[in-house]
This record gives sequence, structure tokens and C-alpha cells, in this order.
Amino acid sequence: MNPSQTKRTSKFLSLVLRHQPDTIGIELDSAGWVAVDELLAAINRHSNNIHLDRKSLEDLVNSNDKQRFEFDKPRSSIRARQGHSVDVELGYQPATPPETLVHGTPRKFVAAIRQTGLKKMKRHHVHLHTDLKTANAVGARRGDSVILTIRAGDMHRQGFEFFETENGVWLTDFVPAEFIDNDSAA
Ligand code: HQG
Repeated sequence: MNPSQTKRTSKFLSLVLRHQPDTIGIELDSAGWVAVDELLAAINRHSNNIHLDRKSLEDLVNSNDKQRFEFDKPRSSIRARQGHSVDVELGYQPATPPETLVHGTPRKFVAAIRQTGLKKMKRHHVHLHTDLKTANAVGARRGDSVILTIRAGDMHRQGFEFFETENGVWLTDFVPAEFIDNDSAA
């Protein structure tokens, strides 16, 4: 696969493993898994311009820039690690976050976030990161990126739950405005 095919296929996998499995006639189980054979057959049946075999799927999962997808231990099933809008229970254990985490967002959302807090919007969780580079790239998807610093340690001590995914993204339900540092962003 060339880079543009890889990107297109990765986006398509995100679509069917996070948001619209029914577009190719598959169902995810309650934890978001689908059998690899079933996924490949469904993609190859339903998509005109994406053709995938086991090897190219493995390559794509391994090389994915954000490690968005994972195989189960027997490598017979696959799921997205986070980012779903369909109803799944990913089964992550609550964990203690670092003192601060960061969230990149376009400047146009900052005023609303400072007023009403960080909401999960269409996803299952608010996504937070440990490094500025990743957060900045997330915010920059939709415009001029602003980094918000979240006092995750304070939140955790006050009883807010956090989860860490296998690829190092921190998830939480909601960040009230009082835990968003005031000095960190314009
Ligand atoms: C914003 C991608 C107004 C929030 C990325 C964000 C990430 C508010 C947008 C992952 C708000 C939701 C997640 C409020 C939050 N008022 N706007 N009160 N609260 N927002 O895409 O965090 O490539 O659902 O700041 O790279 O941008 O899919 O979340 O801008 O890691 O693997 O509402 O998705 O990863 O947008 O991105 P999203 P996100 P993948």
C-alpha cells in the first residue's frame, strides 16, 4: 500500500470499528471486537476501492501512527482502542493519571470550554494526552490549536475516574472548568 492508500484504509477502519460498523454489515461485540476474517470479508465485499488481506491489515495496525487498533491475544479479533461513538464497554481499568495532562483544541472552542468544561461531545470520553506534540496535532485538525493544561491529579484526588489506553491516551468523563489551568492558554 502506498501512504495515501494506507491513510484512506486507516480512516475507513476507524469508521467501521468506531462509528458505523453497519455500513459494511458487521456488528461489534460489547467490547468493540469483531473477528478479523469477518471484517476482511465485509470490507472486501462492500468497498469498491479498498481491498485488504490479513497481511496488509497486520501491517496497517502495526504501522498506524497513533496505534489506533489492536488485535486480541489469539490475533483472531480486532478493535479500535478508543474513540468510539457506538456503544462499547472497552474494559479499561481506572488508573492514576499524571499531575497534569494536556488537551489540544481549536481556538474557537476555548471560550466555551472555559465556561462549561471539557465535554466528551460525540465520543465516549474526553481524550487527554501527556505530550504537547500530540495534543497540538489534535487541536490543529480543526484550526489554530490551543493547548489546555488539565489538573488531572487534583481531579483524581477529588474522585474523578481516569483510564489509560494501551496507546497512552488518557480518558475521562468530563473536565469541569475549574480544573483547566488559567495560565496555560490564550
Ligand atoms: C471540543 C482523534 C465547545 C474538544 C484525535 C474537541 C484525538 C468543546 C471537540 C481524539 C467543549 C470534540 C479525540 C465545550 C470539548 N464546548 N467545544 N464545552 N468540550 N470541546 O474529535 O479531543 O485520529 O470528539 O476540545 O487525534 O479533538 O480519531 O475530540 O475539539 O486523539 O484516533 O469538542 O480523536 O484521534 O472533538 O479528539 P473530538 P478530540 P483519532
